[in-house]
Amino acid sequence: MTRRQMLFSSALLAQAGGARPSPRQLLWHRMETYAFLHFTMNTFTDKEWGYGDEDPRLFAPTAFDADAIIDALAAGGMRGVILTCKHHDGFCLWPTKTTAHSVMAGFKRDVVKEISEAAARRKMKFGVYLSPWDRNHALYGKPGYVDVYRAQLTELLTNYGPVFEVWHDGANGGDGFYGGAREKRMIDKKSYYDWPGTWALVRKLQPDAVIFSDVGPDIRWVGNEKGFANETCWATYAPVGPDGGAPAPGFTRDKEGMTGHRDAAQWLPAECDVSIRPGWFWHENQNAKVKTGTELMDLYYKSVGRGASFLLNVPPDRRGLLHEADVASLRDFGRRVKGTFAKNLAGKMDRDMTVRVHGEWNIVRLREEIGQGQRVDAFAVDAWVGGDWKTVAEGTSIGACRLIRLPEMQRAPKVRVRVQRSSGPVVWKELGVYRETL
Ligand code: FUL
Repeated sequence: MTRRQMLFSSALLAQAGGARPSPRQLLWHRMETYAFLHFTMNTFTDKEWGYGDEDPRLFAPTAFDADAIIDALAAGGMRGVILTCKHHDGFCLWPTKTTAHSVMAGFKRDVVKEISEAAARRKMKFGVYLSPWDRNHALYGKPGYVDVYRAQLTELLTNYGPVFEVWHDGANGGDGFYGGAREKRMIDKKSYYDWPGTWALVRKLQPDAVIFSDVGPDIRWVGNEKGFANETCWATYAPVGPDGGAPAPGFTRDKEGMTGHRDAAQWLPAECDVSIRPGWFWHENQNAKVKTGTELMDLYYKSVGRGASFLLNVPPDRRGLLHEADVASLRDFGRRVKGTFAKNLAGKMDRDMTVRVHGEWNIVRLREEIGQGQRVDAFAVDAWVGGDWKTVAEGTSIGACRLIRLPEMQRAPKVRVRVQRSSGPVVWKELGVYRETL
């Protein structure tokens, strides 16, 4: 390219406008697959939501081993891990100064520290889930509680190294123990928490961390807990409340998160959360209901393969270890992803957006260079069959990643991508062709 052409094309790129990811969002886009650890009081009481009146000594893992947990997640290809440092029942997995309802009452080990350090040893990023709803705390629903929440967040974001994601749940308010009051406390989701103030605190303490909630500001909930995005899934999104007015965490038109909104002003990509089991927490009677490697692969294609991330929950059991069935599924999933994408069978893309392919294949991976935004509105993938181009797939959004999985192996020696509609010149990061490892 001559200098003149380069200047011309960068001017065109700049002209295309549209929302662009921030540097911290760009870092997050590289994560693609990371784990959730739902582990707390509920693991020992066989519940999904604790009331908040549980004896803190009930949290008593018999063989807690953070390294073993992290090793199993690494075998599954997880690049990060988000721990439920406090779930709705208010029990804190670290020795907080804000409440006696913590590991210090019995177990006396800092679970947050052990997990975050084991993750760091494995070069896995660490994230925190801190439930805004606290069914144990006497001040919940009153003005003073938000200061407690922020003090807890400050501890978590100060004492445990770099944090890549802060997870704010949308389930808020209802009945609970509340320091013995045992009553129902509803809050105004739009004003009670003063979210902008909390987000500013996160920015100050961990400037590289992305903040997740139903409304972002960095990462959005995909709108279901089944682990998939819609086939068309835009990285841009403008959340609104169910009433059409202002949104808040726990107060959006959830289902719109599955597709996002083309041309929204904010880059707010989707995260697809799902549990490897029916519940978020470990329950003995679900040991035979663990998703298989094949099922997890299907979700991978429907989340990462649609430009979103895949947040897979794998809950530790009462030993403080991942159950053998979960470990086996993780390993199988990791083997399939690693095997499939180990070798790109495509050569370099030429000017006609065509690549030569060596060997049989059934997966195509497309990536836009999203630093400049998301440009493709519609595309087709063609394969060279019998001396002619044959369309094998058509789609809409691409963005960070789009995976096309064909049911049959192909022998076509050439593949090309055609942009049918776009908001500006498209900059490609990848046109890769792969053979699925089964
Ligand atoms: C939900 C919570 O109520 C569940 O317990 C779980 O933590 C899930 C990831 O988010 O809103």
